[in-house]
Amino acid sequence: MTQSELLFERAQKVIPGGVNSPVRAFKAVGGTPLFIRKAEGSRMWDADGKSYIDYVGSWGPMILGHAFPPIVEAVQQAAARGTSYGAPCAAEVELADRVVRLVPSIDKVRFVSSGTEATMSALRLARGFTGRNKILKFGGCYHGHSDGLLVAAGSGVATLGIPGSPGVTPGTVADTLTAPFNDVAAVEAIVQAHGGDLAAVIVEPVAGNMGCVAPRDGYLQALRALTKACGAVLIFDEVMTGFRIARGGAQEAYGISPDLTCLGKIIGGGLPVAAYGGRAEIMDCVAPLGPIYQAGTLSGNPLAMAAGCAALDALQKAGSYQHLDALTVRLQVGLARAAQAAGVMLTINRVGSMLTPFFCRGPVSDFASAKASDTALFARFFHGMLANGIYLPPAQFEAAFVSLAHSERDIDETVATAAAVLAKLA
Ligand code: KE4
Repeated sequence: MTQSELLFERAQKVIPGGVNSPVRAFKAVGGTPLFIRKAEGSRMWDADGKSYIDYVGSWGPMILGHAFPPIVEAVQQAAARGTSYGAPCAAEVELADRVVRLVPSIDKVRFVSSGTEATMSALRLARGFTGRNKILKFGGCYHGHSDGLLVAAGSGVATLGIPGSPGVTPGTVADTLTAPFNDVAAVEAIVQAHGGDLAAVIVEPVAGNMGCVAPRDGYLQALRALTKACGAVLIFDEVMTGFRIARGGAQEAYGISPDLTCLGKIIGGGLPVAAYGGRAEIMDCVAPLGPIYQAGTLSGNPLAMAAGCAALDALQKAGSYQHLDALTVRLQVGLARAAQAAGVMLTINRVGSMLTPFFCRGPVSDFASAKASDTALFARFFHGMLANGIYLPPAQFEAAFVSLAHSERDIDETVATAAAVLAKLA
């Protein structure tokens, strides 16, 4: 047995499913999850010492590569000054200043410890600010696991909340509406029917949780206009896209100013940091300034704040995003050529340095078309790549990420490996 297999056997005795987050268990692709012993730059090493070029990047945070020296140093120095104070510290103000400066729609920001907390808090704030109850999310978009967001993906124009998990009561999702992503008519119908009681529309401006799916031209602009017209709060969940697809996130890339933004992943440099922020008029309603309650023991943790500052500072280097995009285009073009040569139907969605290969003709523009792809073939592709040292996301409905630590050589090695794997799949 490999070390990962032995560790997984032990883990399953004391941790449900042997993992602390379900997607890590390889359930979608089968097989035993790799236990990682070390990661540096573009690579990870498993418990058996085998190395992989990594395209999961901890599901987004590792845009600078693993063990990025300025982040490691910042965390080491912060730890030597104590690991948590439960009191305000300068590092919180330093990171908040950076976020407010870099994301124009954010006047004020509150740090929390996970994307789930950020979106849950942003929705409570939107409901408190508007005095309304209903919220709208989109099928295939994931915003963390708070009860009100765990609804079955809507089919058809709009679906009233149906619990998406045991333990979620019908009452907690009764005010959660769902509609297909990229369907403006569905949103118009919902605004028509519920606009007066719609507190918020929450969207991944570029979806990453059904695989990478871009907004259609005009879609985000339509959401902005419709929410403005009916008085609902527009929440961009940029936990994944923030500082990923552009320095100012999707809202910069698409020129939209949401009312609230959720951030996470990259702003913590790999440590537990997430945030929600937006217009002062709304944020000033958050306790202790306003009446809407939200709190957290480790919010603004000094080590996490130091890691976040180091990450955002490093991302200010001129040309960073152009370089990320160029590397990811190289990968996208290479994979497409390899699939064509192998006679395998492959649709590769890419936005910035996020991308997802779908084994179908395409286009993949919403959850229904994503689910229509050949996920069994994806699983075979995943394992073929893994066996040859390339670590892709172990699930079709996830995005792969390229980092500034990936070299052109890494990309070319990945493409060459894909060509060989795809040829065997055909
Ligand atoms: P966390 O609670 O996992 O920190 O963030 C939830 C969340 C919110 N919003 C978006 C757009 C997200 O992508 C996420 C979490 N992303 C997943 C990966 N698709 C995290 C991986 C996992 O669940 O282990």
